[in-house]
Amino acid sequence: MSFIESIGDLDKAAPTPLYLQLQKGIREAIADRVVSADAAIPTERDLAEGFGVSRITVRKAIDGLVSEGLLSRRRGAGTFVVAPRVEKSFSRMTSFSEDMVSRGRRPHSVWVSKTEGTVTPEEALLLGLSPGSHVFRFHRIRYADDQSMALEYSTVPAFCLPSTDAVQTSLYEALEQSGHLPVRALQRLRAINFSAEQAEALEIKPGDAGLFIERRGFLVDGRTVEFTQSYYRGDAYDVVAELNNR
Ligand code: 16G
Repeated sequence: MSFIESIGDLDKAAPTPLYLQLQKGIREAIADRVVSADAAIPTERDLAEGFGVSRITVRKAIDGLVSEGLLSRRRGAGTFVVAPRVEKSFSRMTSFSEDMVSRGRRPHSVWVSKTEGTVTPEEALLLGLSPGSHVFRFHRIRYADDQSMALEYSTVPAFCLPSTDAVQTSLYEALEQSGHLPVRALQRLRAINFSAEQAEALEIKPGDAGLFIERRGFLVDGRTVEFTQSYYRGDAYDVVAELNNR
C-alpha cells in the first residue's frame, strides 16, 4: 500500500482543519512504519494531489511535523522521516544486529570486503596470535533499514569460524554457531570526524562527527576472538551506561 493510500481520505466536512487531519495521518503512517526511518515521504505536490488539498495545506501540515522533529527537509532532496537515535549501551556486549532488531529496525550490511590472510604484526599483538596465524577480515557498511549507521572492520582468528562465508548478516550469530561467541570484551571509544572517503561510504558530509569504538572480544578461556573497529555516525547514536557507585 502506498503512503497516501495508507492514510486514506481526509474528511472535508469535519470541523478539524485539513492540515491537522493530514498531520495525524502522516504521524500514524510513520508510527506504523509505512515509510521507514530516514526514507523520503511523497513530495508536497503528490500529497496535495493525492488528498485533493492545496499545497498550502500540505506545507502547513509538514511544517508542524518538521518543528516536532518527526520530519526534516533536505534541500533539493525532499522531506524525510527523522530516524530516532539509537541508544547504545556501553556496558552490555551486544552486536549491531541485536541493537537494531531490539529497536524494531532492520539490520543489513553492504560488504566492502571479506578476505583471509596471515596476521600482520599489529593484529598478532591485538589478537594474541603467533606470527603466521590465519585470520579472516570483514569490512562492512552497516545499515538500519535504509539509514547508514556505521563502518566496521573486524578481524577474527580463523579458528573461530569455518570460513569467511559463515558470516552473512551477523558476525556474532556466526561466532555463536561455531561456539566462539565472545563472553567478555574490552572497549575504547573516542570522538572522530569522518574523512571524505568514509563520509562518501556513509552518504554523509565529510567532517561530520562520529564515534570510533574499538572492541576486543574474548572467549571464556581468555583467547581473543575479535578485534573490531567501528565508526558509528554521531547523529545516529546516544551512548548510555548504567553506573553503580560500588
Ligand atoms: C557491534 C560491535 C562489534 C561487533 C558487531 C557484530 C560495538 C561497539 N561493536 O557493532 O564489535 O563485531 O557488533 O555485529 O558494539 P553483527 O553480529 O551484527 O555482525
